[in-house]
Amino acid sequence: KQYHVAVVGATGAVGQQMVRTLEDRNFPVGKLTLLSSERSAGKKMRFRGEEIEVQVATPERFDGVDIALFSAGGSVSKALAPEAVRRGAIVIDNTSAFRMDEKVPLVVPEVNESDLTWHNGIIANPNCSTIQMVVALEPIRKAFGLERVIVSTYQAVSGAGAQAIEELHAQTKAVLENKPVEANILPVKSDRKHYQIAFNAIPQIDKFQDNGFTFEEMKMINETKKIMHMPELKVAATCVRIPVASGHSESVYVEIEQDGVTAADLQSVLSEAPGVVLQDDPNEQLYPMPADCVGKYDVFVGRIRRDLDNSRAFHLWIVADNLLKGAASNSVQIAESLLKLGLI
Ligand code: 11C
Repeated sequence: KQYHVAVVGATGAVGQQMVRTLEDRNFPVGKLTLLSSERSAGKKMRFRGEEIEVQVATPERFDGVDIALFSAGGSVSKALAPEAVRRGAIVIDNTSAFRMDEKVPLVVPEVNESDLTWHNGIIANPNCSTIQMVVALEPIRKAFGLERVIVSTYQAVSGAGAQAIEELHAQTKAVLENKPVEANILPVKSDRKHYQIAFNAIPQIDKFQDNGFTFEEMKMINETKKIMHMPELKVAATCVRIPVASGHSESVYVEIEQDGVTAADLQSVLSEAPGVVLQDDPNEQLYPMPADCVGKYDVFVGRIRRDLDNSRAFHLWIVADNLLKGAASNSVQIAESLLKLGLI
């Protein structure tokens, strides 16, 4: 069977990768509808050698659509996802609009594919930095139990959209040419102040919450507990933007339940884990780096070592393409899982 698929936000950084991933993974697309805001409508995008014109997203465009992949911002999802569902589509939403809604499953197929069975039309795709972390945490939890996670991230600018990539390029050029640097997008386009990202690191991703954490940090905390079905899990996060175009990196400290576990045990479990590629050999200076992970669907893990003071704690380095496994390919994988489980 072939499916009518719609991509909402098709011209954005994630939307473009969704179209590419549908083609690359040979998803059974019978018809592809590309939707956007009025600003981008009329553009043409290539899919399987054909040009498809991008149309303005309106409720009627979802007539006859089987699967709608949304990545056009939370307000668009809130307005149009229920309209798509009303017209019979299953929505896979890559914004934070519905992620913490109790009636909406939040899914990373390697971790909680079975949550798809109770969807009510909308399935949420988690935040990029959460996805890559839980893909590596789940096999550790299964094998050894999990008590606490403390993560610091090194996030690429593409997480903030195509304009942020342009800003990094323009600022880098300006610095190298000794020209004035303009900052209008990062750390958060809609926040009051903007800072240079070129040759810098900004410890703010998304807006600050009353508890002193940023929304990105709270997403990592709350989404991890929901996806892993572990409301009691202790999680803390510090999210930092660095001048890398694509590929998020994370330094993760985990405390497990079992005693007597070695770094080699963790390596062995992770080497077999779905969606994980182990790159961990200090003798060969082998570890994951964003430049090597861009364009790939897997989550790369290395630098696994036991903590020197706590024998039940380990340090890991986790890297993935934030636009692919962190967004587009996880969404397409959710659609693949729906097909596999007979849920469409
Ligand atoms: C970033 N993680 O890197 C964000 C982008 O909730 O889907 C993804 C925002 C989201 O800026």
